This record gives sequence, C-alpha cells and structure tokens, in this order.
Amino acid sequence: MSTTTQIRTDWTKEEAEKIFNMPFNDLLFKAQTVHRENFNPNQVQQSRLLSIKTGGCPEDCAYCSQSARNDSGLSASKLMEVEKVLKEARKAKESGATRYCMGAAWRSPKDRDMAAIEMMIKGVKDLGMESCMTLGMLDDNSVKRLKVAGLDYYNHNIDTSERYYEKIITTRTFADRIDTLSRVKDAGIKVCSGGIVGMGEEQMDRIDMILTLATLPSHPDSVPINMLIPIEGTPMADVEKLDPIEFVRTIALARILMPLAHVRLSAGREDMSDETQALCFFAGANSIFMGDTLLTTDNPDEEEDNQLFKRLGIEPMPLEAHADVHPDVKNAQVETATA
Ligand code: SAM
Ligand code: DTB
Ligand code: SF4
Repeated sequence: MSTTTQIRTDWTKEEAEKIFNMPFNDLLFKAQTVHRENFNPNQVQQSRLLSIKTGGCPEDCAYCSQSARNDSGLSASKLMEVEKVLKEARKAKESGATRYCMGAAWRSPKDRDMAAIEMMIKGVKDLGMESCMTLGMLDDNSVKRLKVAGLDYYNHNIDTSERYYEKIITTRTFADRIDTLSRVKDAGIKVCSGGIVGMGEEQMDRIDMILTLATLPSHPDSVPINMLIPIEGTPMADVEKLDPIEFVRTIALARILMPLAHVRLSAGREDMSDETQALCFFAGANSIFMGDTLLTTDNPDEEEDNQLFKRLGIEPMPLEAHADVHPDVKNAQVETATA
C-alpha cells in the first residue's frame, strides 16, 4: 500500500485552530497517521547538547538563565577550548548520539571566535555525527563560514508567537529571527527552529508559533518544542505551569502541519511524567536531547531514558534514517511505502 503526504506552506490560521482544538483522540490519531506516513513510528533521534560558552549574554530573553540581565546566579564563562568540546563530543558519540549540538550565549558570533567554531564543526563531523550550532543571529559572512566548515544544522528559535514575543524579548525582534533563518536556509544549512511553551502565553500564541514555522517558505528540518524550565531569578520563575495536554496538542499540531520535520521533545522532560512523554511520542515527536544536562539545566539521565525507551519499545533512530530525509520541494508529494 502506498500513502501520500502533501507538504504545504499555505496553512491558514482557521485550519490550524481547527486542528489544535480537535477532540484529543481525533487529534492524536491524525498526528500519528501523518507520522507513520513519513517516519518509523518506533524510532526517536537522539541529539546531545553542550554549552560551549555559558552565561553573560547581552540579550534579555525573559526565560533564560544565561542573560546578564537576569539574576540566576550563573557565572559567565569564556568560549570552551576546541579540544575540550571534542572530548565531550567523543563521549556523546560513544553513547549513541547521532547529532551534536553546541550552544553559545551570544547575541551573535564575533569574527575572532569563528576559527574555533569552525574547528569544532570539523571535529564533530570527523567523528561521524551531524553538527548543529546555536550562536544567535548570523550575518552573511558568519553564515558562509559555517557552511564552508561543513555545518549541518543551525538552531535559532522563534520562541513564541509574534504577538507575545515583545513580552519575552526586547533586544532583538521577531523579524531579526526570521531574517537569520532565511540566511541559514539560503546558505544551504539545515534549519532547526522551534520555540517554548508554558511562558504564560495564550493558546492562540502556541498555535501561531507553530503556524509561523509551518508557513515559512519551507519547513524547518527540525522543530524543537521546549516546555519552559522556570529559572529562579528570571521574570518567568513563577509562571503558572502549563497543562501537559496543551503541550501534547502543540506537538501534534507541529507534526500535522510539518509532516517531514523532526519534531523534538526538547527542554522540560526532567519535570515531565513518562506518560506525558509517551503521549508526545504518540503525537509525533521523534527527537530528544539525551544526557543529564541541557545547556545549564538538568535533563533525565541516560539510564532513565533508556528504561523509558525500553518500556515504549522505542529504538534510537540510526543516522541514515534522518540524514537528508527532507526533500526541499514546496508542495512536494512524498510517496512512502507502508507495510
Ligand atoms: N543564544 C542563542 C540564541 O538564543 O539564539 C542560543 C542558545 S539559546 C539558550 C537556545 C534556545 O533554548 C532558546 O531560543 C530557547 O528556545 C531555549 N531555552 C532557553 N532557556 C530555556 C528555558 N529556561 N526553558 C525552555 N527553553 C529554553
Ligand atoms: C532548543 O530549542 N532547546 C535547547 C537547544 N535548542 C539549544 C536548549 C534548551 C535550554 C534549556 C535551558 C538550559 O539548559 O539553560
Ligand atoms: Fe542569550 Fe540565547 Fe539566553 Fe537569549 S536565549 S539570553 S540570546 S543565551
């Protein structure tokens, strides 16, 4: 039997709202159906994350432990040495990671740092993993250098809806973020872009955030959906917790609107029940960060995740199953053979 998935970038707000608000069982069924048409439903891609430059960031993101404007108690560090980064990358490879993501608390990378960044990218590639960087906004020169160094993915999140954005960040605009995403795409680097839910936004903001990503000229290859990790000393420290069902609905909407994207159940798993995580996988999440720290906060340890995978019959997604899966064709018809 053969099934087809239509890839659309012209979703309307009405369509997105209607899907988001479907009865939960219908929504999950639809998301799982789309998921199965495009991916092995029992495979989840594993990425590892390392903060290569922590804290002291000049931006004012209200959720972030690393903003110099938030009093989170985190001390700022310099850019990590290349050898140290590659030592950590080797450990990640040994534990089964297929993608290595490196994050820096910068507004944008400086010229003087680019040589070290390039060596990190090359080193990770030589280990046989995909490389991902998240360094803030990019100009034409730095995006070109990243491409030449062989970078596979660039992560830059839109974070929330355009409407709610100004409540969260004032030092860079929503349009700045879209601009960086289009530079990355134009340079031929794969785009990783998503956002955070549970920041006190309304349901329409969660829907709009996904809609913005799904109506970009082409869908991001990876879409990280983060549940806010409330950090003491930030303006978001005491935000009311989001109903996990709303989180699962957000994942399902991302899966349905962007059928070929790797939807990552990203930050927030440490405080999430196994059952909520299982629902996220059922709703089409097929990527996670493995390892006991994210950038500055805790993540479930490897053993815990291995146990959860075992209970759910989930296998790590092999590299060949996710590399270059995304045909960059607007309105493409994708034929997938199903058993
Ligand atoms: N400084 C770079 C930038 O912001 O573009 C890269 C690193 S930044 C920490 C990467 C992303 O992590 C943010 O855009 C945000 O979506 C997510 N993030 C940061 N702090 C978080 C938190 N406390 N809870 C959930 N997600 C968070
Ligand atoms: C993304 O969307 N989530 C990751 C990654 N991209 C860089 C970061 C999560 C950070 C969580 C808070 C922290 O550890 O500081
Ligand atoms: Fe800086 Fe990124 Fe944190 Fe914003 S999210 S304060 S840009 S490290």
